[in-house]
Formats: sequence, structure tokens, C-alpha cells
Amino acid sequence: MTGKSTSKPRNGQPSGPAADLKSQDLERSRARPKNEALRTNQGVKIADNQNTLRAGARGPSLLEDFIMREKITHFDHERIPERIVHARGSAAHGVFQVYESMAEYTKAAFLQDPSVQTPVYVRFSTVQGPRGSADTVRDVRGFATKFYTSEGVYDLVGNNMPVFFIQDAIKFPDFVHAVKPEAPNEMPTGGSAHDTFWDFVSLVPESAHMVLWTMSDRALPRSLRTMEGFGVHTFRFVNAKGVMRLVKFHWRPVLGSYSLLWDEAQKLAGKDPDFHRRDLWEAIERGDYPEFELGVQVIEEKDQDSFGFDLLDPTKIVPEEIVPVKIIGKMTLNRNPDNFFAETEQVAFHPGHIVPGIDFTNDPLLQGRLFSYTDTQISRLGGPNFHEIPINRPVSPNVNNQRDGMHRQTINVGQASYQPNSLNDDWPVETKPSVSDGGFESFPEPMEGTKIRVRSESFADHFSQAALFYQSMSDVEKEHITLAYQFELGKVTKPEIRARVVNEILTNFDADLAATVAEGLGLPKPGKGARAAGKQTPSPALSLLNRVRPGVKTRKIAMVAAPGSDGAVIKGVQSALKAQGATPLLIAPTLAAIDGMNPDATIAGMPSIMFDGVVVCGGEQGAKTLAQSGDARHFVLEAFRHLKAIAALGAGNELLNAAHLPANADGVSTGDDVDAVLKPFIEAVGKHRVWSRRKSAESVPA
Ligand code: HDE
Repeated sequence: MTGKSTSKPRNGQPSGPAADLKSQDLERSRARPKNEALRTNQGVKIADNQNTLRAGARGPSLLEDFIMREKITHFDHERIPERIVHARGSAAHGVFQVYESMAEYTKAAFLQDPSVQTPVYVRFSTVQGPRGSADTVRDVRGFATKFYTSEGVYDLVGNNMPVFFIQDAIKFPDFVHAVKPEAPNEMPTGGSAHDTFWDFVSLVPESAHMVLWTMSDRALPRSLRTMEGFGVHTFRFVNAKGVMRLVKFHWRPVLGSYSLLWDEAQKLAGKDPDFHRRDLWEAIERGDYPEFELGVQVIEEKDQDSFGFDLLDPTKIVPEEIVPVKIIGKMTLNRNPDNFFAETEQVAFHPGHIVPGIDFTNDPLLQGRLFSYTDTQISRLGGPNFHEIPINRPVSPNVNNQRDGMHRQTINVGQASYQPNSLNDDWPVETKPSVSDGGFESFPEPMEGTKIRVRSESFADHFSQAALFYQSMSDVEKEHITLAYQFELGKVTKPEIRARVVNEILTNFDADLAATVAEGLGLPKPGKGARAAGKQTPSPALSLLNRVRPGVKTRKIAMVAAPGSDGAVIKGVQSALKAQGATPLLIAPTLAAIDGMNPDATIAGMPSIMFDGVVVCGGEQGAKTLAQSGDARHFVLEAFRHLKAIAALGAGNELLNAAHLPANADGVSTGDDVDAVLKPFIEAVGKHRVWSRRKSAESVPA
């Protein structure tokens, strides 16, 4: 049960009774053989694990070999169906702590006491691709958090974008069929750049806002650790007095938010399909625990109709300039899973896993989700007992009269599995003040209406917020969005689909965007959209460039060197970068030691797309080798093209000259003094990209 934290975190592990209970629970389920004999599933010791039982050394295998049969049968059934969406994911354990009591707004126990650490398990995912697809594709990211609270499991199953493609759950299968790889040939893997996706969204204008988000840099996160998360739907907070307020949930990465460039994302998909997974895993192993603050936009019940759009419509945001995001707590991811399958693959999230003090609204997308997530687990995880899988078990007791079913783990004792009963004195009973309190009660929203299939008129405006988003972008982001539409639509084979996106969708939220995309596709200049949205009041909070936070903590920096480079310089650079919290890696043409230091990777094995900045180390001989290496020249050229901060110390400048980098370019610092060169370099890395270099970067080969 969640309780007061009694001790300091042990080696970064969650502490306090709830965390202890979850660890004990997982510990009981762990198999960690040491000093143990190899045995069958029935516990029989195995004498030979190398050879099948045969009739003679060269004879046929015998059916009698129960050891071989058991082993292979189990192996044959190792796979379970992957998730229909969000199949590709990575996860981590952690803890959540509220900064101050939220009792004024909600009675949820895990949001009351700042000293309580609630264990969490968080799974990040892409949506479109299968389980083995690449991490860096252009896509929405799932951001699902399971809180093991004292009152039961609470799942906040969100995305890294605050809106969705459709307004009603009944359209979800249509949307997913359209975006998934196409039926005849299962192409493309991991992307939306194909006919069926664009056909669907060109015919469904409610998708315009979300499609725009997916064409933006938000769809290309630099790291799962630096993504924002959103609950998307409007939920409710209910306090102990029964006062209800509406709430939107936000996750804010403490390190700020950054994106990849499209060229990097595409290359990474080939060079390291596990780029995000690896980054998350390595950061946690290093002790650079990812931190996310939980924010809420709280709306008084009386204000719910004052926004000019419907809070139940999941294609709308509440601009934070109108309702500020109140930061209420922090989640720290501090432990990698022990076993990908047992934990990450079997974790079962559900927006319907909710605790007293939080409640649903009538958002028709959310209402449909409340059905879908249990249903999907029944086929993925093989029956209704998936809550007994260790990663899914609550830390609070889950006592009830449910029985049996596939894979039942609990041995229920006693005759009475019904209520009321006299044979077990009526136990277990609903919460009553005499027994315990805290039973879940739905917010008593007054209801009346005609049974009808209709979309509320208040959901009808599909373009104003797309216009708001686009108008809130910086020039750089607008350029990226334009190129993304051109790229994606360029992959669409049917000209009428391309034209429909431009003329029926883009023209309705931005005439310039529509015209530039049309030009790039060779389409005639579009006319004015029939439902064109006008000028909006921009929301600066929507621009990712305003989400960059100062500092270089956890940023990966390549220290490029070769045998003959100056060891003292390398050490100086390393310690200066580490002092700022960055992660410097020594990168060289081969893994041969340089002045006694072993390189972390080769230039060819770890290209500059995997780094946030590049320092070329000094030393005459090393610099000469680097200048002669095609891989090394490509390394710095690509970093330059991708607008990364570059520094060269002493003779290291030879490599920049050999690569013919434009002279005096922004974000390139050179010189002999380590401190003087690194100061502007570190500042530039902290800004993420050297945007002012865009023009000169275009002249350099990618
Ligand atoms: Fe999901 N979604 N979804 N979704 N979703 C699933 O559940 C579904 C929606 C989200 O890491 C599935 O266990 C319907 C919105 C995440 O395991 C499935 C509708 C948002 C994850 C399902 C939606 C999400 C899922 C597939 C429309 C953002 C991955 C496997 C009514 C707020 C969780 C599974 C994880 C997964 C159904 C729309 C987020 C099939 C029917 C909106 C992060 O049940």
C-alpha cells in the first residue's frame, strides 16, 4: 500500500511501503537461477541438455523424449499477438511524487501527500509500426503510465500529442486500417506516407488538426526522455466534498523537448532502429534518470462551456495561455525492466483503470476506449486474468468473487464466491463506513437525452485549431511542416488524393501552406478553402522551440580523435563536458587505444546523427589521420548539415578544413584553449540546433 516514505531511495530504487510492496511482488515472480540444477517444468533434473534421445548414435529421434518435447513445445508458443496499435514500445519503472497536496481538487490518495512515493511503470511506443519496426519513424508516440496506488491501479494512457485524429470511437478501426501497412502488401512499415492513410484523412476533416501535429517536429522526438505527454481527453477531478472540476493532464520532461531533423530520423531508422529504446535504457543505466513533471489544467465546472469549442471534443486543446498548466508533481524513471516480455510486452494499460477522485467525461472517444482496452487484453494475454500477471497486479488487495478463467493464478479458498452470503459472514463486502471507506463512486452528472446516433454541433469546427497550431509555429517549424506534407503526399500514388488534401483540408487552415505544398507537388495553385479559418491568437506554448531548456545535461557529445591525437586534450574535453552533465563519447576510425584511452565506438559505427554535438580533438598526427578519412569528413559534414554545434581544438581544425565546411559559420568554435573553445560550444549545444546556420548548411552535402 502507498504510505509514508520511510527511507531514502536505495540505489535509485523506489522507497516507501508501496514501492516495497511492488518490488516484493515482482521479486516473488522472478526466476534468477544460481547454484541451481537445470530441471523440466515438472521439476525433474535434466542430465543432458545437448542431445535428443535417439535409437542409436545416428538413428532417429524418439517420441518418448519428454525433455526435448517439453522444451520445443514451450518454445513453439513463446510469441503472443502484438498490440494492434502501439506494438513497438519500451518501458521503465519509476516513482511519482506530488509536490503538494491536491486535496482541494481531488481525493485521489496518491495526490495527497508529498512524502508518498507511488511506484509507476511507463511504456512509450510508436503507433503504426509492428513490434520490430524502427524507433525514429514519423509517428505519434504513446506515453502510458501505470500508477500502483494504495487505492488500486490508475493508468494515464496518453500520447505525445494533445489531440487525436477522430472524434468518435466508432471511427477508430477505420482510422487504424487506413494508417497501418496496406492490406495487399503490408507496406509501408512504420509510416503514414501512403495512399490509404491520406485517402482517409483527406475525407475526414476532423483529422486535420492532429495530422498537422504529426507533420510537425513533434512526430520526430530526439529522445523518449524529452517528449511531452498528454492525457488528450478531458477528465474530471472530484474532491472529498464531491466538488467536480474538469482536468487536462500534461507530462513535461524536466530536460525540455527537442526533435530530430527528418533526415536524421530517416537515417537513424537504418543505422540504429533501436535509437530511442537504447537512449532510454542507457540513460537509466548511467543514472541519468528521466524526469517528467505532471501538470494539470483545471477548469471549474461553471466555466466548461466558455471556450468556444467543446471540452468533450478530443481534437481540441485548451491553450495554456488561457488555462495555465499547474505543475503538481514529478515522475522519475529509475529502473530498467528485468525482462522485456514479462514486463513491457505483458503490461496491460487501460484508460478505465481509475481511482476515486478521478473520473471520466462523455468524450465519445474516451467512452469507446473504456470498452476496447479490456477486450484487447483478453485476446493478447489469453483470458480475463491478465490482472494477475506480476506487472499488472495492483499493490492494493484485489479481493472479490470473480473466479476461474484461463491461466488463473489465485487459489480461492472457501465455499462462498457470491454475495450476499452467510457461509463467509458476507465477506468480501462493499465499502461501508464500518468496514472501510474509499469506494469508487461515479460523479453524479445529471443525464437526459434521446437515444440517437449524432455528432454534436459543438464538434463541427475542424479547422480553427489547426490554424491556431500552424500560426503558433516558428518559421523553422513551418518550413519543416511544409516539407513533411510534400514528402508524405509525394509518396501517395493517386493524384486525386494529393489534390484533395491540398484543396479540401490545407486551404481551410492555411492558404500559404496549401499553396507551397501544392507547388512542391506540381499541383495548380489552390483557391480559398470553403471553410477557411481566419487569424487566431497564437499560443507560443505550442512551438517546440519554446520548449528547449538551457543546459547540456545527458546530451551526447562525440569527441572525435585518432591515434596521435592529444590525450591531455581529450581528457580535458571529457571532464569539462562531464562537469556540465553531458555524456561525452570517444569516437575514432578504429577501436585502437589513443594515448591509453579506448574509443567507445568507431566513426563508421556511430555516425554523427547519434550525437547532439561534435568536438574534434587536437594533436597533429591524429588530425592528419582524421583529415584523410572519408568517414571522418562525412561525420563533421553531416553534423554541420544537421545544424549541430561543432568545436575543433588545435590541429583538429584540419578536419573541418578538409571537409570544406563554410568559414566562420555560426555554431562552429575553434582554437587552442579548451575552456575558450568549449564555452560557446556548450552554449550552442544547449540551444539544441544552430538554426541561424540553415542557409549555409544547405550548401553542404547531406
Ligand atoms: Fe489506444 N489502444 N485506442 N489510444 N492506446 C491501444 O490497447 C483504442 C487512443 C494509446 O503502451 C490498444 O493494449 C481505441 C487515444 C496508447 O501498451 C487498443 C481508441 C490515445 C496505447 C487501443 C484509441 C490512445 C494504446 C492496443 C479510440 C491517446 C499503448 C493494445 C476510441 C490518449 C499502451 C492495447 C501500451 C493502445 C484502442 C485511441 C493511446 C486496441 C478503440 C485517443 C498509449 O485497445
